[in-house]
Amino acid sequence: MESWIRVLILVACLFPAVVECRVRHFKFNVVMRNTSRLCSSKPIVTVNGRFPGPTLYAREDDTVLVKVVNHVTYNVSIHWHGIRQLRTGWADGPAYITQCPIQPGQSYVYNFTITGQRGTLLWHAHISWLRATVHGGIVVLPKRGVPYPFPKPNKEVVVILGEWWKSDTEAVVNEALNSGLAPNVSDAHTINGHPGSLSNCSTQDGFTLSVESGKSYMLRIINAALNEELFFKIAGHKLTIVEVDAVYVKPFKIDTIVIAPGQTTNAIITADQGSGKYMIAASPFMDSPVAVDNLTATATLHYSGTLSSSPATLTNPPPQNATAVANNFITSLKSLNSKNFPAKVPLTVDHSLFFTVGLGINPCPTCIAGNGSRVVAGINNVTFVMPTTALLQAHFFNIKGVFTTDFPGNPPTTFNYTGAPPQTLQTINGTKVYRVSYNDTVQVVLQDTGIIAPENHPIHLHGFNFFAVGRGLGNFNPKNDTKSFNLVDPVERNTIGVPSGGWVAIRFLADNPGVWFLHCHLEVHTTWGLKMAFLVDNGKGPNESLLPPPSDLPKC
Ligand SMILES: *[C@@H]1O[C@H](CO)[C@@H](O)[C@H](O)[C@H]1NC(C)=O
Ligand SMILES: *[C@@H]1O[C@H](CO)[C@@H](O)[C@H](O)[C@H]1NC(C)=O
Ligand SMILES: *[C@@H]1O[C@H](CO)[C@@H](O)[C@H](O)[C@H]1NC(C)=O
Ligand SMILES: *[C@@H]1O[C@H](CO)[C@@H](O)[C@H](O)[C@H]1NC(C)=O
Ligand SMILES: *[C@@H]1O[C@H](CO)[C@@H](O)[C@H](O)[C@H]1NC(C)=O
Ligand SMILES: *[C@@H]1O[C@H](CO)[C@@H](O)[C@H](O)[C@H]1NC(C)=O
Ligand SMILES: *[C@@H]1O[C@H](CO)[C@@H](O)[C@H](O)[C@H]1NC(C)=O
Ligand SMILES: *[C@@H]1O[C@H](CO)[C@@H](O)[C@H](O)[C@H]1NC(C)=O
Ligand SMILES: *[C@@H]1O[C@H](CO)[C@@H](O)[C@H](O)[C@H]1NC(C)=O
Ligand SMILES: *[C@@H]1O[C@H](CO)[C@@H](O)[C@H](O)[C@H]1NC(C)=O
Ligand SMILES: *[C@@H]1O[C@H](CO)[C@@H](O)[C@H](O)[C@H]1NC(C)=O
Ligand SMILES: *[C@@H]1O[C@H](CO)[C@@H](O)[C@H](O)[C@H]1NC(C)=O
Ligand SMILES: [Cu+2]
Repeated sequence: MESWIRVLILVACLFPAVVECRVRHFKFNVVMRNTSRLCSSKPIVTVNGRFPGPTLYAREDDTVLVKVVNHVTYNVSIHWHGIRQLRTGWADGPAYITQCPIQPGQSYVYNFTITGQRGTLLWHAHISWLRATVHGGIVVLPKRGVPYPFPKPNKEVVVILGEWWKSDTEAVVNEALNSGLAPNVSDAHTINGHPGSLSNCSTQDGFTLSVESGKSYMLRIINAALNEELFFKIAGHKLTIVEVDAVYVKPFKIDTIVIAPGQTTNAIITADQGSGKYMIAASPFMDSPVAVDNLTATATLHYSGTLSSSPATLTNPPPQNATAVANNFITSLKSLNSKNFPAKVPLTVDHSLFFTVGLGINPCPTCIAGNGSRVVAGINNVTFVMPTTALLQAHFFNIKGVFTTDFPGNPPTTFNYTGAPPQTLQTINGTKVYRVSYNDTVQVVLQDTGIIAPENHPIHLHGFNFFAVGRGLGNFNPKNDTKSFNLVDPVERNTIGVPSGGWVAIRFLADNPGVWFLHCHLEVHTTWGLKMAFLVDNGKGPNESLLPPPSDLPKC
């Protein structure tokens, strides 16, 4: 009897809208699942057999316990993208950064508390390319009794955008690593797991968003794609943007959003067209000469009472190089900065860093297809080499020889970053971190380089939100560009696109001790080495130290 009650409570605690629970338990079984998309079937790695995986619902202040059990033959780790993980870096998830992988047959309980955050985030595998199919939404509801700072929508729907390869994605990345060349682009984009009508697959009509005339719907849009930023729009309906990356923004209306891998956007639509069917479209944004999967994923917004046989009102996605459409969205984003949700922008800077982000070319005698070279990527000319012991363990247990603390705060040579490439395109290897004291303020100007090609890099920082205080094209000019920084209501987020051939400036307060990954969220660039980590020392106060690791922390 008692055990039944326990089970009932555990199950009920999965639904925070219904029951008050401070601790929420989830079980993620990582299993293979045969699934068909694009009219063909293949086995994929999933959580609980689902693609996309289950949405993790919780409330601000909840403690979340997720038991991940690895039933597949791959090493696995899961990242709770955008969750601050205050003092609980052990639960952050990037393999070899904060933990060793959960090996086949093993399990690990991620244990973290959601503090000072509410909104839409995502979870995903953080090892190799497994996140292609191992991902899902995180919905953090506000504390009970605390309303949204905008009219409550009638309904909320999680909309996950993804990329689908006909081949096994581990084979795709391995092929690229062997050749030294770029990996194959995907074969389709997906909306909640389906490519939709344009994929020529009669059995795949795609995701349907059912609406009732007059009601409002909040779409919690998540880009879980591996390598592509996406435009998203709905025929005949405007999107009112209220939140990005689980931070409220000043609401604004727009036709088309752009969303990079790892980013989230909450958009409210009003079903004000009375009846009918309307196309929802997700298509790539790429404004430099780099190959992309140019197929548009579609879904359908369907008013109740409309015959399913009636044709949908179509919409043209923007051209893939529509920089102006992307900028229109990006420059509209401002922190809400209200009394209840202030923008706490650091006004002074302890560490002023300048990071070049971009590609390079290194020798690779075994890369036959690449003619003896391979494409690499790096920050400040350092191509990050993954250690075989997790950085956080090495830090906590003082294991020497795993990393060095000499990550450069500036590029080793200055050149016209967005102009002609330098003489040599070679980078250096390193497992370097940049060390800061507890509560230091950090400014990082992320400067794209034109080496091989300029490109938009969505940079993600673990463990913190940052404020995007400035953005521009060409080379960052410290003399005059800082004058136009927005220190009042800049957008606060965890993943930011460095514009193609340009720069962004971000600021954050290093109030979270541990080791925190910073990397491009285009998986292809992370694979090539566009990554580094910040090491934040413990503070002196009582709640300013990294907690000790859980006893089941996986070992390498
Ligand atoms: C997937 O399907 C193939 C053949 O259709 C079968 O051999 C295999 O056992 C299936 N795998 C799983 C995990 O269901
Ligand atoms: C989760 O971590 C907290 C400390 O942050 C600890 O008190 C608690 O016992 C842990 N729970 C489990 C189930 O490990
Ligand atoms: C990548 O694309 C090439 C050319 O279409 C194809 O031959 C190759 O099999 C693909 N690789 C994988 C792993 O699917
Ligand atoms: C779908 O079929 C149409 C008509 O046959 C063709 O024009 C289009 O290229 C096809 N699209 C894909 C993605 O194969
Ligand atoms: C998409 O890319 C393919 C392959 O590069 C190309 O053949 C096709 O014309 C492109 N389609 C569009 C609509 O740009
Ligand atoms: C976008 O690409 C098209 C086709 O390649 C080209 O005609 C157009 O000028 C480009 N637009 C911009 C803004 O670069
Ligand atoms: C850099 O590291 C890669 C492994 O990540 C290795 O293959 C390569 O040989 C290294 N290059 C140098 C110059 O050490
Ligand atoms: C950098 O290169 C770009 C593109 O060639 C050029 O327009 C710009 O004037 C150069 N800037 C400087 C400072 O030389
Ligand atoms: C990067 O480092 C390599 C190896 O030291 C060097 O040859 C190259 O000039 C550096 N490149 C830049 C842009 O600093
Ligand atoms: C950390 O910095 C914040 C913002 O400047 C400040 O409010 C807080 O008191 C500082 N905490 C400590 C322990 O210094
Ligand atoms: C900033 O400096 C650049 C390069 O010197 C110059 O082209 C630009 O006009 C300056 N902008 C402002 C606002 O002064
Ligand atoms: C899985 O992780 C362990 C620990 O780091 C490592 O020794 C092993 O080689 C990994 N296995 C694979 C298939 O990568
Ligand atoms: Cu990138």
